[in-house]
Amino acid sequence: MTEIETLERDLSAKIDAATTEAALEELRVGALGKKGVISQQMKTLGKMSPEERKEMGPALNGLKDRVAAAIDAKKTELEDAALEARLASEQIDVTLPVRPSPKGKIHPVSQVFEEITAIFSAMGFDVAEGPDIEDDFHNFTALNFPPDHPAREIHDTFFLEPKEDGERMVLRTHTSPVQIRTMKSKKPPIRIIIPGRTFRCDSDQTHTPMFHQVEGLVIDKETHMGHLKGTLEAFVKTFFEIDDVKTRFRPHFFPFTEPSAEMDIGYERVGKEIRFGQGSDWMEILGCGMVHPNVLTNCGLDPDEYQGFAFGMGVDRLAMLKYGIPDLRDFFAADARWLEHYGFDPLDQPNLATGLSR
Ligand code: 2NL
Repeated sequence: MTEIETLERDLSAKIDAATTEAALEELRVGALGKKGVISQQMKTLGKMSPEERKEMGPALNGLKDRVAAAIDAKKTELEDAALEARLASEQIDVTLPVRPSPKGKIHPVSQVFEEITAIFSAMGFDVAEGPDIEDDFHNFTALNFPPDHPAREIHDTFFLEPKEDGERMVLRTHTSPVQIRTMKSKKPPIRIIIPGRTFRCDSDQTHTPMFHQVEGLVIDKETHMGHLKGTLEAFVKTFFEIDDVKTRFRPHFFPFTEPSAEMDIGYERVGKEIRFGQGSDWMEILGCGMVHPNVLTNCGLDPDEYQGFAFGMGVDRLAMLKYGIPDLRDFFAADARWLEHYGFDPLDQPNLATGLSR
């Protein structure tokens, strides 16, 4: 076998065996590059006798052309294989079924919690939470309940078994203890809402022993009744999704606010339907007021430096009103058909950009 034949065999085998374009390029440089084996051989032609050159010249040129052609062919083959592999890996099976919609529904109470949170978040409120089991100080005393207030009675409040030291813890009767804890631990300005479960010894058509509240608290140096009214009017407009809403603030009494008020919104009944906004009837929506100076003092805040407003609303009732749910007790019946009807799609998170109940 001639030297050229041996070289051609060797190069052909290596080209065949190449598995990457980089390896192939290395082979090309090694054979056909300036210092490649074939180029080196070509350089020896000049020193040959004319007869030798006549034979070796065409032989080397032929070798050069065949090797170049073999490398090109292999390159195309590798490129095609790479494309095939990519197409295979990026393949989409259009016959696959679409992702099934999630099973289950969001409870109307959870939905309304989310809606209220979305509205107040957009106004700059933080969400605060606290324990269901509270002590007497955070649930009553700090909130300016006098020692003989009826709410402290055994038939209104759930008491736990007395501890060894005689202290009786309670299931919180409102979410206000969270505000007390926040005022004690954070320096104003404070702007929070507190969604949560609350408990009272009460069970009839319109009361359940466990119910849901959202309370809110704003404390700053110059917070006044105007801020309270503006905030709560903006809230009901967004919550009930009506631009034009009649409101009225009716004097009321709470131990923890002074002055205190209940806020009503106008409504009218059209057949079975309740329309909020206008009309000649008033619906109570929430309670509110300016935080009582005693409450500020109980939390270590100087009432001459700080003041603020607070409000509280019953979430179960708001959910019934907004979504036309007739019976409170169904909320707690864990009836799958009821939830299928009144519940919300888990993927439809309430947000102000798309509209709350869209
Ligand atoms: C209602 C009325 C209200 C508050 C809750 C509050 C909390 C602190 C200080 C002062 Cl720490 N006030 N909360 C104020 C007014 C009304 O709730 O009808 N809730 C369902």
